[in-house]
Amino acid sequence: TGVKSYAAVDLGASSGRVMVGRVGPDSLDLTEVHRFPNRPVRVPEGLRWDVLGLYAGVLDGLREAGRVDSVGIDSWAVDYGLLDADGALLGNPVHYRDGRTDGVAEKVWAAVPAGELYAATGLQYAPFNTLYQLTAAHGSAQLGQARRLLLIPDLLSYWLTGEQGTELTNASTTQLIDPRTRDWAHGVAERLGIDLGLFAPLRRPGDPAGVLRPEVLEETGLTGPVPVTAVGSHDTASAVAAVPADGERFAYICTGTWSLAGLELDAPVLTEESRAANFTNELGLDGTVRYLRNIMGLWLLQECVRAWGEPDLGALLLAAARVPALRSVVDAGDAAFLAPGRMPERIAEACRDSGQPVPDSPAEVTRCILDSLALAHRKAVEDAQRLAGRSADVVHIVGGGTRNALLCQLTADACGLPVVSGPTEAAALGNVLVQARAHGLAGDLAGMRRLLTRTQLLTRYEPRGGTQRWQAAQARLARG
Ligand code: LFR
Repeated sequence: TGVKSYAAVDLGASSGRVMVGRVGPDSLDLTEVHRFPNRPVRVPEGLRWDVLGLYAGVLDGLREAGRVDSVGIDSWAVDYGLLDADGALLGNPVHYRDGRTDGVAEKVWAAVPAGELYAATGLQYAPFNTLYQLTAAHGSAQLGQARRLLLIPDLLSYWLTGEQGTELTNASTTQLIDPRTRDWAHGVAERLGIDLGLFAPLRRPGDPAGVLRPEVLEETGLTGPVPVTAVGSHDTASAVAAVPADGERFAYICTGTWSLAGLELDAPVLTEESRAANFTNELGLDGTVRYLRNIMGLWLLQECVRAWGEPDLGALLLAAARVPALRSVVDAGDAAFLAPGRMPERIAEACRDSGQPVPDSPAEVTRCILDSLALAHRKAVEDAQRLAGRSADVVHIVGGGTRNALLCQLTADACGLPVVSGPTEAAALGNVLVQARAHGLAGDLAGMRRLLTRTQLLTRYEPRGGTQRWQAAQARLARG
């Protein structure tokens, strides 16, 4: 029947999952076979990822997956593990929310001015870009001993196969790639004293990435050979590949811990205006550019829920829907919200400092967060169109935020555009489709998207009017 099975490993900041996608010429379905928590650990030296725990979760998932034709891995971006000369991992990978990059940007910009850095790499300023992390690590004993750097999905892939590579979409988040040549930005690396020899050779989505090692087959009960295929290993690259757009005039918002909002382009926008607006040019599938802005996303809510002792989310959202709209908003793009801890207080302080009513109950804080996110979505979608000179008639929301109907509706209202929400597991679907294409499924990106529109459950939200109120709220924030 021509149906093949692919295991998609998709690691998010708070959980990892292994899904099995079955793909035929006209069918696509996805089953979750294993989900496990991803809990960052704070040790005296800082915030770290438990990467061995994640690898164990991957193996458990592959065991559950059963017979598959290939495996693909995607995860959050920018973070990495270092290997010594024997290929052994040196310490636990540092979490991108760790404070080690505080104040590092100024050092970097003293060597390469921010404007030049943007022109060469197209990446928005974010303190956690690998470039700043490596500058922070400069001179450390660990980096001194390192002979290889592998980004998180590439590290797990190495453990599964014994083969090393650097997948391009994720490499583009290091800020060491030139988005025009889609190759290393040698000049930037040289001026910052970053050794590009640490990186394994680049590979592209769809490239072969080895086969499961005999020990892995034994541990998972799989029968070899099982190929590992490079996918858009940056989760956002996989998610954008799975935006079920049926034309070209669309904007997207990948929601989850982050909201990544913008456009898909065929060339980067490297203007000074674009830099000032903090838009990034990450690399996508098939020569595309993910022109987007990072917005704090549901992290704001996750952190509050954690502070409140994990109340029922459904009830909280219902209560938030009844709170009057747009009473107070915060800048959901502000890096001040990056670090964990004290989130309800930090949000209250931001409201107080900007002279707005201070949200008090969990329902009020939740409403403030959702209004603020919708407003940030509006601004990103609007700015992206203006800066790229392209317009959108529809906004696609994919990822975890699709479960939040209030957020989807508010985003439609704020943008003044219809929102199509779904699929929820976009990253896993993009991961599966790239594997399928590498193993015989015909079609380009548009073809993959048509398959998604035919097979996935999508929900449409129409804007309810009142865009002036959102405009006013935006002006209020800009003044504050
Ligand atoms: C989303 C994401 C974003 C990236 C952030 C940090 O999961 O990959 O695209 O900016 O995590 O890596």
